[in-house]
Amino acid sequence: MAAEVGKDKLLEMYRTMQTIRQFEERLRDIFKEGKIPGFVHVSIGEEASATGVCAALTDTDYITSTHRGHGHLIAKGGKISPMMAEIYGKSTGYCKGKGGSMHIADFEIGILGANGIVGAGLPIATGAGLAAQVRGSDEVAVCFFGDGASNEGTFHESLNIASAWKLPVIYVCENNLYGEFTAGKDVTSVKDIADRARGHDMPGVVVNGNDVVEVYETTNQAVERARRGEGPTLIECKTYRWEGHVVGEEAFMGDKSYRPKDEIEEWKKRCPLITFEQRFVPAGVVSQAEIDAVKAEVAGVIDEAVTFAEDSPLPEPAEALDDMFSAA
Ligand SMILES: Cc1ncc(C[n+]2csc(CCOP(=O)(O)OP(=O)(O)O)c2C)c(N)n1
Ligand SMILES: [Mg+2]
Repeated sequence: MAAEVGKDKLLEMYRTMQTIRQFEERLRDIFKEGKIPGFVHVSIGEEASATGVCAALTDTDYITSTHRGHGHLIAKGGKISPMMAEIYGKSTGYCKGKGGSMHIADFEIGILGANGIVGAGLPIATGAGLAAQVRGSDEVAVCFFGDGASNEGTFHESLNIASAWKLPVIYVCENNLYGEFTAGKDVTSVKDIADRARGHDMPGVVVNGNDVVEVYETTNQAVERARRGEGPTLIECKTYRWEGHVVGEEAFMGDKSYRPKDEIEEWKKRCPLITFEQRFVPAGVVSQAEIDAVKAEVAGVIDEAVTFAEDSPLPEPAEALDDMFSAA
């Protein structure tokens, strides 16, 4: 299967996963130094789902993202330096420093926005799919959301109408087993969220969300189906977040633990980057030198973004009320 994907695509996906990983590791460390306002939610350990899905899209396709959205934005082509500056609250950021981590959007490349409201991306992506259908374009819309969001009303409302109207939408549930500090198994009626697709008469597929190739190939099939006018698909990516729900949660959680340590260690063995390297380097598909070169190149990109963010000015207080409302 992977042979059909081709070396260039594999390396491109590896580079994206490295960029997400290094971006968020730096962000986590900088946040802990107290340099960043607000909250940041990192997706370390979940890089393959964002990467594999977006690798199957073009610039004119749409995504909606979540509070844990840096990976989705990077994978869809978001610019690293303005993203970093935005999270620092600087005027050179995507929202001139007024939005922060959960409000980054880039309409020119189909990023309809991260979103701090859990489940809110579902109807937005569904509406983007409807707009594409009405325009007669072949664009598709992808909605990323979590296992927690799949227990909300917006999930069912969106899947229902997308199926009834055969909208070109791909619903991607990143099931990382937890919603904040609650285990999904304690509050969810099904073992596989993909099973919920049946209730809305659409295909529901479970994938190993840490296997970038499997995610990419499954998304490709869903995209083709959507472009043919056959309607939506629900893809459930089984994955895991290595870090807390928010960076620094230990400061207010104390020693209250809501997940077993050995569970975290077990999932770290399924790291999407390491498993990629273990699979493709010994097989001779990519060389260790190529892997090392990607890591070094990405480190340079992240250094540049941090310098850009740190050197940029804060927004002027006089501009506090600018850009608050849409002109149209
Ligand atoms: C409508 C709404 N309800 C509750 C919250 C608080 N909240 C923020 S993240 C989160 C958990 C979401 O879990 P999940 O959808 O699984 O995403 P994950 O954080 O695991 O990536 C909750 C309940 C919110 N932001 N919006
Ligand atoms: Mg979750």
